[in-house]
Amino acid sequence: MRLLESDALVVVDVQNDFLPGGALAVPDGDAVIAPINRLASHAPNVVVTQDWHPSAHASFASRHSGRMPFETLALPYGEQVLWPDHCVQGSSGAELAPGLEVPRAGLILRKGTHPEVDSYSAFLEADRTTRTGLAGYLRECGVTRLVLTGLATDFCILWTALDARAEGFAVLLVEDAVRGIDVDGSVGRALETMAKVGVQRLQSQDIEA
Ligand code: VGL
Ligand code: ZN
Repeated sequence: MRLLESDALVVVDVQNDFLPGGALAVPDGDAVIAPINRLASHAPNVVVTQDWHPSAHASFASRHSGRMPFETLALPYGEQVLWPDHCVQGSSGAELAPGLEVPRAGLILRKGTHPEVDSYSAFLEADRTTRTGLAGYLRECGVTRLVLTGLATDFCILWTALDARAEGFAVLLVEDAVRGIDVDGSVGRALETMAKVGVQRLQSQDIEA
């Protein structure tokens, strides 16, 4: 298949802290960079997201005394997985991966900036009401279909895909351009959930230059 003017490549959270050696390393996370670079060199629209937390963010286990990373805690807006401190605004861990080549990106969207609310989704924060503006941006650009890539399959990719479908965008998930964290089988469940709402899976090689 070929990409159309109404397609946007969405590159989610390819940041140092999510790569091997990072604070919240996604296993094999750096494997997404090569396929993303190839797609980004010819996609008609490119949007990049960055997880971008203030220090002492509510999603950090270190904020909650006696809590450990990967535990779950009830916060005012719902259940929150607690994470190691990661992607702190302005830190080197929050920078885009040095090998990532996305010079044609029209938008870099930062999310998770509210101290008390997490945001896996690039559309809607975890309170499920605060909007990031991405849906409006994409519509104004004439985008109707997203080509989804990046990290992590079972968190930011999953929630971005679900909200994109709810907003009426078609979604293609590029399997070799995503990797997951996998907390208790969460990658398998994420792929099932996305399939149920009509997210289509393909390989980056299926997309012609
Ligand atoms: C992410 C956990 C915490 C992600 C971000 O990008 O998938 N996961 N913050
Ligand atoms: Zn985060």
